[in-house]
Amino acid sequence: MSYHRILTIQDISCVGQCSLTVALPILSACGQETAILPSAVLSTHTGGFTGYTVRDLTDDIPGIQKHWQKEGITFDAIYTGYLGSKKQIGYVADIFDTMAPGGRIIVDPAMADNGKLYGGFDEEYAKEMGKLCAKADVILPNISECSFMTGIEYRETYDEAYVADVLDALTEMGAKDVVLTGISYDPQTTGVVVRENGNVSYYRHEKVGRSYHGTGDIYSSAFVGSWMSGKTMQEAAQIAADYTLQSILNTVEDESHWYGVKFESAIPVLVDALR
Ligand code: PXL
Repeated sequence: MSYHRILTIQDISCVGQCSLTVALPILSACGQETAILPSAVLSTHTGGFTGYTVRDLTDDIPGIQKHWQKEGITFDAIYTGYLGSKKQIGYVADIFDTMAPGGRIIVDPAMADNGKLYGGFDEEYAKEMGKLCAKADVILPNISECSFMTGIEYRETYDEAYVADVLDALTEMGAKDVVLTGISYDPQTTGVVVRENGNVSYYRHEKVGRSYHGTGDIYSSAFVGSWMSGKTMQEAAQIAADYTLQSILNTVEDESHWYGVKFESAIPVLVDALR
């Protein structure tokens, strides 16, 4: 298994099992060195809690980058998730250009679900995120995020022709390889569509009746960790799907655990898949 240094840029939601509190343990479990750049610190994530605190760290980014450059630090991959502001997207674009020569750039445009933007984001932010996606080697959006970035109509039910249109719209936006998450053609199953070098494949698996916050971050982190460990993009997409599903299954019976999923107890499933 190959060992790489990955930089992940996303927020710290102190409580809520998403963003950096899942990316760091999952990438570490995949055997990868993980450096972090927190985009903001929130007391909790924004999905279901009220009155959360937010400290935006945008203005800290240039100084951190400058110090890394002075130290000659570079990365084999940069993986971004939830970002704090439009200004921050600009700083992150510069980090892509300078901090990972020859490395891989992975963007999860974490900003929307079920046809709605997360609190604090607007359509202009979505368009800026689209520009960041155009700089990535691979992006991991859901249908809602594709709709906000490209302007394609959001649909709750759809067929393969619609998904093909979404992929075309992403190409027009400048996206290269794509892992489309949460693609469901019937009520019993869901899955991921992978488009790598123009070849499209679909991995279908069981669908659990309810959705949870943070599962997109768990999926993307497991994908990045698996891909950087030497798995192909398709293998990584499948491993991440199986791992995310197991994390959800570990949670569904505990009604009090509404804010995220128990990804920790499923880590052995991920590690076994990478052996
Ligand atoms: O990607 C999920 C996520 C990450 N970070 C914050 C969030 C959410 C989802 O609601 O609110 C702060």
